[in-house]
Amino acid sequence: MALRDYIRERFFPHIWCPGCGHGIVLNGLLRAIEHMGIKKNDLVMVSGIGCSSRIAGYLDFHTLHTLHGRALAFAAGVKMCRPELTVLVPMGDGDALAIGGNHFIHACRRNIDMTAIVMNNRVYGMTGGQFSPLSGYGTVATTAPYMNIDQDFDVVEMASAAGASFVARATVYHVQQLAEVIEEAIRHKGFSVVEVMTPCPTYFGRKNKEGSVLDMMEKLKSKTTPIGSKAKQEDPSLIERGVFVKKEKPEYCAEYQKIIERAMKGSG
Ligand SMILES: Cc1ncc(C[n+]2csc(CCOP(=O)(O)OP(=O)(O)O)c2C)c(N)n1
Ligand code: SF4
Repeated sequence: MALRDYIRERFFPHIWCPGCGHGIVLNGLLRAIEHMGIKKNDLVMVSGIGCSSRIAGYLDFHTLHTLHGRALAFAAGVKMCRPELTVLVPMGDGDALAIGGNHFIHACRRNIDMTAIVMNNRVYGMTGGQFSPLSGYGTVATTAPYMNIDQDFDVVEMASAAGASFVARATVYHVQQLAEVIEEAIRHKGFSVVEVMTPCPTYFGRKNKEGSVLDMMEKLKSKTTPIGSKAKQEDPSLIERGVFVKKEKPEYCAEYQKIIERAMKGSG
C-alpha cells in the first residue's frame, strides 16, 4: 500500500500553520504503519481535540475524534472490545497531561496494549497559546504574559513512574528515528508512550522569541542527544532521546480475557 492510500485527501489542505511539526509526526506515523504493513481496517486512531489531534481526521483508518483530554478513555473502550485491533492515540501535551492527565497515568498503570504519541509543543496551540503543563517555568504564553511560574512535567519520567511498559522520546528533527521509534512502540505489547518534541512556531516560538522555524528545528538538533551519550555526560542540560523503558508486563486485555474464562467456568 502506498502512503497516499492512507490519507483522506478530501480533508486537505490541512489546518496546520507553516512550520508546525505535527505534519512531520503524521509522516513518521504513516511510514511506521506502512513499513509494518498494517491494513486500514485493522487500525483504529482515537484522538481528542487540538491541532495535534487533527491527525486522526486526515488519515483513512477507523478514526474517532472525541473529547479534549478523553481520547485514552475512548481508546481503552475500543481496545477492550476489539483487542485484535491496533489502537493509536495522537495527543497534544495539553490533551495528554492537563485535562487528560488522569486518564494518562491510569492508562500507563493498566498497561493496555495501545500507543500514545504525545506531541509536545509546550503550548495549547489550537486555542491560542495558553501555557500547558509542559511549557516550563520562565516561559511566556498568552495566559502568562509576564512569565509562567508553573513547573513542567517530564513526560518520560511521568509515564515511566506511572507504569507504562514502553516509553520513548523522539523529535521531529530526527525523522528517521521518529518513524523507527513509533514502529517499535506499536509492536510492543502493552501501553506505549512516545513523546515527540515538536515546534509550534505560531504561539510558543513567537511568544518565547525562539526565532524562525529553522531556529526551532536547529534547537531540537543541538539540545537533544541519544540516551547515555558522551555528550550528555559533558552537558547534563541536553535532553535525551531514544527508548527509556521497554519491559514485559501483564497486558490488560489479555488479563481481562482470563477473568472472562474463569467466570465462564464458574470458578471464583
Ligand atoms: C472539555 C474541553 N475543554 C477545553 C477545550 C478547548 N481546547 C481545545 S484544544 C485545547 C488545547 C490544545 O492543546 P494541546 O492538546 O496541547 O494540542 P495542540 O493544539 O497544541 O496540538 C483546548 C484547551 C475543549 N475543546 N474541550
Ligand atoms: S497553532 Fe501551533 S500547534 Fe497549532 S497548527 Fe499552528 S503551529 Fe501547529
